[in-house]
Amino acid sequence: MLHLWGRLSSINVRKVVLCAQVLGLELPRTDAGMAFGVVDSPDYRARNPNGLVPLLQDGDFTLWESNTIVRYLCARFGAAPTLPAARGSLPPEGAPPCLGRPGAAALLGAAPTLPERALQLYPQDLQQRFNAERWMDWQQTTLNPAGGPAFRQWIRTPPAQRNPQVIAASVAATEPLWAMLDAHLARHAFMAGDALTMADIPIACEVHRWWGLPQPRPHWPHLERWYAGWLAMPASRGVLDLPLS
Ligand SMILES: N[C@@H](CCC(=O)N[C@@H](CS)C(=O)NCC(=O)O)C(=O)O
Repeated sequence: MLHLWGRLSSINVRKVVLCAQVLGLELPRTDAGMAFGVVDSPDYRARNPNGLVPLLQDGDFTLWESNTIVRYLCARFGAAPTLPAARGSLPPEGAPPCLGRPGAAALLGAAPTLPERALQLYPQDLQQRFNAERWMDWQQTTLNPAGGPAFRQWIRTPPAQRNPQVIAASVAATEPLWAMLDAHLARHAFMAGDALTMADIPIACEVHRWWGLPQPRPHWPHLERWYAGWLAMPASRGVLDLPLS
């Protein structure tokens, strides 16, 4: 039995919820963190000594670190042979939301049958898998720290206490990274090539967070094309259409 702890106002929790929705998983969630508390309780700390969200429970197994949870869910539930979409079929009309499947077709602008290569959440090919891993690490160690200060200033800091220099420095650090992603997506349909993989999930959540800030941004046509695909996916609802706080 899967269970998730974490508030949806956290980018790291949103990654896990988005991943579960792409996989078509039911993932009951308990709000935790910030005003919801919970994370300092002895029981929670015993399962996540960091006192942070998200925290995943899968039976007796607990896991923290959002990108690791995304990897785990994709490896456990998204391996090609078990995912109908990866076998090239879409669910029937009116089927319960299995989210990523029609969405992936929409992402590709594809027709009723999803090509096998279109959705490889946890690539079986080693180099393909590590291609995806690389982008997940880049999101966590490079993109997220660059944009974090601007996010905290705009969304977590009262207007009178905001420091425009902190915002400007964060914008200056982040925009070249988006430009780099835009150039990458000019050459590739998805982060790790022709198929939607686990790597697309954390980066979609970063775009959601950055584009939700009340500040202008340059036009990045390829990134916009890729993210428009996400917004067209039923799996993104309740995550990428949420306000940031
Ligand atoms: N590297 C961790 C970072 C986790 C993290 O910093 N979570 C934040 C929310 S994004 C948190 O728990 N903040 C404290 C709180 O919500 O009480 C991950 O990716 O899971």
